[in-house]
Parts: sequence; C-alpha cells; structure tokens
Amino acid sequence: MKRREFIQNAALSTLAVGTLQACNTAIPEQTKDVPPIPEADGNRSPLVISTWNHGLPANTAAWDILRAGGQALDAVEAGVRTAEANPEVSSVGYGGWPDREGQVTLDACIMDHKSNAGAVAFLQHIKHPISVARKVMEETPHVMLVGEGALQFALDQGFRKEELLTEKALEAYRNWREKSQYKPVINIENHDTISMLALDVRNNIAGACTTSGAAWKMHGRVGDSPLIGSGLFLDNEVGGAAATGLGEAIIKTAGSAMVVELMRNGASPEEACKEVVDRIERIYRNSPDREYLQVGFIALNKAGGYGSYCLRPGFNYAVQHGEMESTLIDATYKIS
Ligand code: SD4
Repeated sequence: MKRREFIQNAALSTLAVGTLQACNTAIPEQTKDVPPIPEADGNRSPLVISTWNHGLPANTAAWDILRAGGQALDAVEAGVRTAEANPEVSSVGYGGWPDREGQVTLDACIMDHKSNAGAVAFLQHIKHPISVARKVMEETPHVMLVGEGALQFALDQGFRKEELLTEKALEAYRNWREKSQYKPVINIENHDTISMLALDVRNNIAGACTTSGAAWKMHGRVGDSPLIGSGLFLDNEVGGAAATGLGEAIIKTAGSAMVVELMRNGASPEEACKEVVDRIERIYRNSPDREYLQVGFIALNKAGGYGSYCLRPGFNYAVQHGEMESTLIDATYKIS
C-alpha cells in the first residue's frame, strides 16, 4: 500500500474517532488527545522496525495497526506478541530456553511517545510479558515490577498462568545439562530478543522489547531488555533505539539511551548505533567475555530514518514502511 493510501486510511480513522467523540463521551483515554495527522511532509511514517527474522511476522502484525492509522503503542505491543506466542522462537516468551535451573523467566518493557514506560522482569508463567508491562505502565504508579510481585500483578489483571517450557526447550535444557557450561551462544539460531520501534501516522514513536534472556543464565539474572535506557529508549522529539545481544554489555553503556542522545546531537541512526557498539567493543577488548560478545542496536528518528549496527555478522532486522514491503536487512557490523 502506498503512502497516499495510508494518509487516506489514517484520515478515515481520524474521522471515525471524531464521529465517536461526537456521539459517545466514553471514548478510550488514549484517543482523547490525538493530535492532527500531519500533511505528507517527506517523512516515512508509518514505519516499523524490529530485530531478527522473527521481526518479519511481528512487523506484519504491527503494520496492520499502523496502516489503519492506529497508535504506535498498540502496534508494538501487537507486533512483539507474535514472537512471544511462537514456540519456535527460542529466546522470547512461550518456548524460550530456560535458566540453569530449568525455569523460563521473562523480561519485557514498553514505552510510548509521552515517555510513559512499563516493565516486568524475572516474570514466570505468563505468555505475554509485554502486555503485563503495558499494564504496569497504565495501571500502576510504577515503571517496573519483578518476580513474584509481577506474577501476582499479572494474575490480578486477568492474565492466565501457563507452562512456558515446551518439550523442545526442555530437550535443549537436558542437552545443556550434560556439560552445564555457561557460555552464551552468539546469534542463537538466528533468533534472539525481539525489540521493535514504530512511528505512526501522527509521527509518534513507541517501542517494545521482550525476551527470555540469555539461555542458561543464573536464576534471577535480568538483562538489558526490561531496562528503560538499556534494552529500549525513546524520546518522541528525537527518535528511538532498542537492543539485542549480551545484556550485561548493553547495560554497562546505557546502550539505547545513548543511541538516542547521539541522534539528538546529530548522528544518523546507524552512526549512533555504531558509536555505542564501538564503546562496548572498547570496554570488552581485553575481557575473556569478548569471545562470545555480540550486541546489536536498531534505531529510528522522527523523520523515519532508520539504521542498525552490530558487533559481529549475523544480526539482521526487519523493516516495513510505505515504500517498502516487510524486508529483512543484514546489519552493518564491526568485526568479522
Ligand atoms: C539479554 N539482551 O537478556 C537480552 C537477550 C539476549 O542473548 O540478547 N540474549 O541479555
């Protein structure tokens, strides 16, 4: 669908909202202060970008919302839920590989264009941590809930307790147990954390990030993915960034927040991602952990510019916008 058609669709959606407002005062909170849709101005909204090849179906789900003039926040939540629900994705949600105790523990965060944010970490038994994160954002005075408290909150909100460890993941765990060596595998089966950034027709940005974290991690370990500023960050005046890879390295550099700040200071999305990957590479240059270090960032700016950069080959990301069908792109990398 061409950009002109999006604008038309979006205009129709706005009309629909306007009609709703006229005849029904009980409209959802989110639609009350929707700014007017900008004229075609050369930017690329709507646009969605997400990590790894599971980003392709995730983008499709997000796109359905974006092209109808929906909000970036709804799009990113719906998008990453596809990876959370897919048992073949071994590092997100249902089917995610467990920790070294054999337990699946999940981390997720979400952020909207007003800098509202919600997160859960070390959450067990709930298939869609991203939706719990959104509930934390919208229904509590807090940003993050963890562990037992996050689970209790999810159950109170009506989420269902489920077994997330699939037969396949259990088999992988049993194989790992034979040696029990903890060594993160770079680019696990080309599936990893899903991070997604979207720009809607109102030129608002939202982001989401969800993962089962590093396989065979210590019980209780939390990575970058649920941490606003590390796994995900956005500033609606500038752009957004999100991460995948070794969470410890991303946390140490406040990775995603740093990418956004570099864009604020004039860097393109790819330049900003590269600068943070360079910093991480310097930090780990003499570390034994360098051998299994992989990090990658995706970023987009307000004009719909996007880019990515990673440390080693293997990381790819999916992009979709008005002039491009959903496409998988290999990220530029630093070292072969
Ligand atoms: C983490 N960045 O927990 C996430 C997930 C990941 O290899 O990339 N694991 O560190």
